[in-house]
Amino acid sequence: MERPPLISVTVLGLGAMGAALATALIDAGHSVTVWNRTPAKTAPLVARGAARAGDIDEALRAGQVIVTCLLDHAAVHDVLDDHVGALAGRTLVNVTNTTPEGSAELASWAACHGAEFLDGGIMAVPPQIGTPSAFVLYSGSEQALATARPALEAFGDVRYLGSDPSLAALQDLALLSGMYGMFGGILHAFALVRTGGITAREFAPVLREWLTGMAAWADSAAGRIDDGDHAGDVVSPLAMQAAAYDAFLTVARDRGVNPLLLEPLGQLLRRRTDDGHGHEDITGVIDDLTTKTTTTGDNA
Ligand code: FVH
Repeated sequence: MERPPLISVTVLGLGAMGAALATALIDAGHSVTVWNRTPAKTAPLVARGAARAGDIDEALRAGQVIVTCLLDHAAVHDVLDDHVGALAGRTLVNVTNTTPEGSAELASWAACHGAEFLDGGIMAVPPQIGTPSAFVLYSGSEQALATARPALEAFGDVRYLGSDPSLAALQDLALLSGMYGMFGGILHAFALVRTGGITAREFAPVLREWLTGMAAWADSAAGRIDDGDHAGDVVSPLAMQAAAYDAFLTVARDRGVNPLLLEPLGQLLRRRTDDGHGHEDITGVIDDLTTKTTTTGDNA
């Protein structure tokens, strides 16, 4: 396979993720400069082959591509705002977790200072960086993508969503929201079986098998949601699910498991059933969640 061209990349922020990104870049052969607020964190990367910048200006001038991987949106401005002169002509790739609005703001800000901007949502934890299981969502300037791509390929699969800079953050947050819903369900399930003397290790294989199978529900739900069809060919009507759900809450309370992770969905199922949608699929709950008009329907 043809190797991507090697480029100069600066990584600002060497926390767990920034250090993993810098390591992947060094290992891929790129010319890497690192900077971190707490300078001691640069040492392992310098030992691996990175150059250490003495200050932010020096760091920005060293890289054709600047990767910011900082705690949050405010930290990105804390780091860059006093150094905009060194940003002009560079490609800024921000993989700091931020909101869609934050990404859009950063894109306009970067444009004002003469930098091409790409926002990234990393769908991996640090040990996954550079492995086939890592992928990163990007959105923003196509020119920035073209310039930075050889470096970005070191992190994981590059998935470009479009020129609207907010797209990556929106989908990143949606994916993480799905993940946390799953984490909540898993934690509740482990708590429940623990009341029966079953350890998490014993229960994990069957839980994973069940959830892996149920994950395919996303595809069938998507069809119903996009078509606005919650009532056709329903296999598991909402009223049935709401009644079963009440039993989950009851058994949790009876066994001393706090049902707070499950309660919100139960309330939605009950309310929608009471509102006359008991014959429909559970997908209709989305209409009670969505208060703004969307591209797929008028839910105001
Ligand atoms: N780690 C993960 O599992 C997730 C995976 C998905 C993406 N997230 C996001 O990546 C951003 C960085 O995450 P991280 O894991 O590297 O975070 P930390 O280890 O806490 O490192 C934070 C770095 O930010 C620096 N920093 C914080 N505030 C400032 C500031 N005001 N000025 C300058 N630098 C700042 C901090 O510096 P220091 O404490 O070492 O001096 C670290 O370099 C994040 O958005 C995740 O949501 C990670």
